[in-house]
Amino acid sequence: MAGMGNAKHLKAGDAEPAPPAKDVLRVYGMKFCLYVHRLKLVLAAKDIKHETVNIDLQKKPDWFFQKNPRGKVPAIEKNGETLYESDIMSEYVDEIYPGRRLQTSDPLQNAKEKLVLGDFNEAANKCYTLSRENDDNKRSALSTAIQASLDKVEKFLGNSPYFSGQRPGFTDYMIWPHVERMLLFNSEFIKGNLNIASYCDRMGNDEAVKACRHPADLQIQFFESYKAGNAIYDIGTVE
Ligand SMILES: N[C@@H](CCC(=O)N[C@@H](CS)C(=O)NCC(=O)O)C(=O)O
Repeated sequence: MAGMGNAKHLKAGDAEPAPPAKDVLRVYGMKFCLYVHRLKLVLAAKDIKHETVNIDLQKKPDWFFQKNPRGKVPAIEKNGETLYESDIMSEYVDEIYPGRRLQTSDPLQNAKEKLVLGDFNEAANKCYTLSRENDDNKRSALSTAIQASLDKVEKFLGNSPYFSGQRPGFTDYMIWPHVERMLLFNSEFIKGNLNIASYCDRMGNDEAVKACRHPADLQIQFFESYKAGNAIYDIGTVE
C-alpha cells in the first residue's frame, strides 16, 4: 500500500506545492486509481524513487490543469517537464530509468501483448458496467461478452506464466490493476478461468504487487463511497 502513496488529497483552494527539487520525479495521483496503480507498479518494480502529490478528483485544484490539461491522474513532473496518460508515462519511465527493462524488445511479442491487453481492458470495462447494471438480460449479455474476451486471455496465458513471458513485465503491470479489482468485485470471472486464476496466485507474490496493494476492506470502502457519488479519498493512512 505504501507504494500507492499516503499523501493527503489536495483540493480546490489548497496551494500549489513548490516544484519538485532537481531530478526528483513527482507523481500526481489518487490513492485508489487503477491508472495510477499501473504507473506505481512500474515504479515499484524498478525501485524508482519518487514523491507523490494526491489530487481530490471531485474538487480539483485549478493549478492541476497545468500539470495535465485533461484533468486526470496520473501525471508526472520532473525538471519542469510534465507528462500524462498512464501507458505513455509507464513506457517513458521504463525507458529512462536504469534497472531491468520491463518492456519486451521483441516487436512480435510486443504486438501480441498489446492485443491481449486490449482483450483484458474490454473484459474489465464491462465488469465495471456490470457492477452498476440491474437488468437481468443486460447482465447476462455482459457476462457472455466478458467471458468471450477472457477466453482469448486464457488462451494467451496457456503458453506462458505471465503476460510478459517468464517474469512479470510491462504488460503484467498494465493489466494487474484490473485483475486486482476483478478479484474483489467479480471474482467469478477469475475463479472460472484456470489459467487466469493460477496467474493471480503467481502475481500475488510479486514484490511490486505486494508493495502497491491496498487491504481489501479499504478498497471496498473506497469503491462503495465512489459508487454512492461521494468518493472518500483520504481513507487508510493519510500523511
Ligand atoms: N487514459 C487515462 C485515464 C486516467 C483516468 O481516467 N483517471 C481517473 C481516475 S482513476 C481520473 O483522473 N478521473 C478524473 C476525471 O476524469 O475528471 C490514463 O490512462 O492515465
